[in-house]
Amino acid sequence: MTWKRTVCPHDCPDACGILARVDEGGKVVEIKGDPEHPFTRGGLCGKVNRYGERLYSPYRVLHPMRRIGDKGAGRFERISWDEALDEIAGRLQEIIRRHGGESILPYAYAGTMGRVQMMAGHRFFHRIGASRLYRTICSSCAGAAHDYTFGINRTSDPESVVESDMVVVWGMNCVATNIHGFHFMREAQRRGARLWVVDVYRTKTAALADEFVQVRPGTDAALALGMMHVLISEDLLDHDYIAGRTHGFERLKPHVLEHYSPEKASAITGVPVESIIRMGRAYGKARAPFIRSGYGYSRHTNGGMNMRAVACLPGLVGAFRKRGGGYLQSTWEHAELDMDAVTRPDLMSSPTRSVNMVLLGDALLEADPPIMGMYVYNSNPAAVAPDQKKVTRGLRREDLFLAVHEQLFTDTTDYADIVLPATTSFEHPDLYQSYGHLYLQMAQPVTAPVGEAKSNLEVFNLLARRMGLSESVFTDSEEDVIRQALRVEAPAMEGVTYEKLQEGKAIRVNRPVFFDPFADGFPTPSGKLEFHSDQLEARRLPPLPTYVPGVEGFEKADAAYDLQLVTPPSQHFLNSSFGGSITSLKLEEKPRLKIHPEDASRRGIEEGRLVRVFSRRGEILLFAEVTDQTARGVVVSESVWWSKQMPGGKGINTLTSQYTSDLGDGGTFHESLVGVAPYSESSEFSVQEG
Ligand SMILES: Nc1nc2c(c(=O)[nH]1)N[C@H]1C(S)=C(S)[C@@H](COP(=O)(O)OP(=O)(O)OC[C@H]3O[C@@H](n4cnc5c(=O)[nH]c(N)nc54)[C@H](O)[C@@H]3O)O[C@H]1N2
Ligand SMILES: Nc1nc2c(c(=O)[nH]1)N[C@H]1C(S)=C(S)[C@@H](COP(=O)(O)OP(=O)(O)OC[C@H]3O[C@@H](n4cnc5c(=O)[nH]c(N)nc54)[C@H](O)[C@@H]3O)O[C@H]1N2
Ligand SMILES: [Mo]
Repeated sequence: MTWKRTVCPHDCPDACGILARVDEGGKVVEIKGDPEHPFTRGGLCGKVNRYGERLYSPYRVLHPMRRIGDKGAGRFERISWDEALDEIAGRLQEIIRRHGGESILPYAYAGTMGRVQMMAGHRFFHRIGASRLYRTICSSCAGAAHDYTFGINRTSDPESVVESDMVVVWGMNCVATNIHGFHFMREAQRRGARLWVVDVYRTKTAALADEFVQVRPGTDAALALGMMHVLISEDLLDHDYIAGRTHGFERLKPHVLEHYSPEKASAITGVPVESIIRMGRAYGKARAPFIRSGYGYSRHTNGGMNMRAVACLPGLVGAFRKRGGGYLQSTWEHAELDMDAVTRPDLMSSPTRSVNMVLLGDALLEADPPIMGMYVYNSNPAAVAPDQKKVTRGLRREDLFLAVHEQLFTDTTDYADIVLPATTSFEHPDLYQSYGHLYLQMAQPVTAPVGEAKSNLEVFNLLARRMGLSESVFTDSEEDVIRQALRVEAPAMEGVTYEKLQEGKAIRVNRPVFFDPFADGFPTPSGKLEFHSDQLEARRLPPLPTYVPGVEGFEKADAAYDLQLVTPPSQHFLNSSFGGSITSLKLEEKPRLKIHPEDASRRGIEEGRLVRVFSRRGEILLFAEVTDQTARGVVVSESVWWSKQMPGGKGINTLTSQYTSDLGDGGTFHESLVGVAPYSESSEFSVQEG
């Protein structure tokens, strides 16, 4: 028995170091955290501690399959790889001939964060002239908001937070989504820092805070602006930093003083005036305030403005240059890789159209030229994409050819014409980078492919050859692609070489822990942190941080849809990737709706009973959890269950909309108005074990 080193591939900021014990037959029999990983230090979340359940799940796809039932029914027969590849290549070629390359849509996201397997399809789809997928489902809004403010979303080191005296976790449930990052924030708290949490409901993270600030969903800009009012009117500012490092303060000041008194901010956010004043003062007086921003408040139609307003706060107090202070949203861009060498945009003969992935429902039903072929990998759009009724109506189209390369029989494979079995990170090589720390790590397979599984890169190479594409890129191995990605001249990447990574341990990018990420200025047009953005003004968006009501914000509630629904990550799932893992299902127990006791009793809703939840898009069933964790008027469902595990068979994204965020055209998963009513049928529930 040997322990082998690997990396958690899932879409999570922690990118944990893993040790896997493999028996003589090559089977993974035990998993634990790698104590030598400098950031994750031997810890793993519950989901990954039990990863064997996912590797050897009864839902695991073992062989290529062809559909034999109706679309959506998930009935298949086993076929050979040759048959499967011939059919896919043949259908894609026919679609290109009859409808043009843009009639093919690749759909993929971050099922794995590995730089090779995550981006493996780009070369192929660029070369055949397919539509491009505009990858907006997660971080595009946050990315854009920070680009307008800082010039780049490359912010403070999470390890430096230990020397902060005020830590603000803003719109992030770290206990579920960033447990290792949270370790450093708790360390600061142990050393005397006050921990603040800003969220819309009392999460497990909020329960550990010294101060919990409960905002109405989608109103964070008003809270940040109310804090700015306190900072400016009480002169708790770093004037030197403002003068030297920021742009537009002379316009920000009257804007804030005139429009965002704590009273006004309170009326919008629902946060008491005294709390706003106390939070503003604490932030202004802290020696080293540190904001850890999640994605929660970006997933709204006004999410860009919300994020930008919060991102302006460190500029007022000079937080970036204070030891232990700072602001963290993403660390992703600290590692500099040559991703063009991986994705090869040069293989496109001319730029093709780009299809916004959160508008998948509309695209499948209305795009012109129509989408006739779709190839899905690293994603489960039937469960995760908004406006699910439209998405599944599109996937059910008889004239659509759908190939899905998957590890598991998900909601999406149910609609596939051909399903291909995919390797997991335990079975293929890759290079990992993180959006929550500054380490890179390479992993070799720890076990042989399960069943007949093949990696994404391998399948695209095989398909390319089947389609007669002779470019040598389609013979590149994982090692070739990793070497190409690493070919960058950048001070941050000094010492990060293929040979060094081959030793298997995590390697830190070349930066100290305590550094000002903007010591050399901000890569914005002004070279400064932009309180005022000319670029936004040119786009006819508010150039200063501004509260803009959301399309389905609380101001828009009416009698039929009177509650605000938020659908944040749950602790035992990772998006939908653990939707077939039995212990995860058992720990989550049932799909629930958190509803405030007064909202429940007004509707005659009792604890544990099924309720109907409906939005303008559709209706689903959830189990009521009557709790004052959430505020009156706000309901929360921790997501994303596979639809086939849901009572009634419809998933949470039946309720969410295809409205996009103001910046970055991103998903708005936490902004839906719904109605809730009792449901009279029995409230029995059990999970499908396979
Ligand atoms: N266990 C687990 N871990 C995960 C995931 C998972 O599904 N499960 N998902 C992974 C992925 S893909 C990502 S992108 C990250 C996301 O990780 P997070 O950034 O933590 O997740 P978000 O969906 O952005 O929601 C974070 C918090 O924002 C709150 N929120 C929603 N709307 C608002 C608002 O308007 N204002 C404020 N202040 N708070 C609001 C939600 O209630 C939630 O508690 O986590 C990753 N890690
Ligand atoms: N209601 C609601 N919806 C949401 C969110 C929310 O908070 N609320 N969060 C959104 C966010 S932040 C995100 S990032 C998206 C995520 O949406 P997705 O990117 O679709 O993520 P997952 O649901 O985890 O599904 C990833 C799939 O990829 C497969 N996979 C993993 N590795 C590989 C591989 O190497 N090869 C192949 N071929 N397949 C692989 C997994 O088995 C899994 O089924 O969901 C979004 N949807
Ligand atoms: Mo995400």
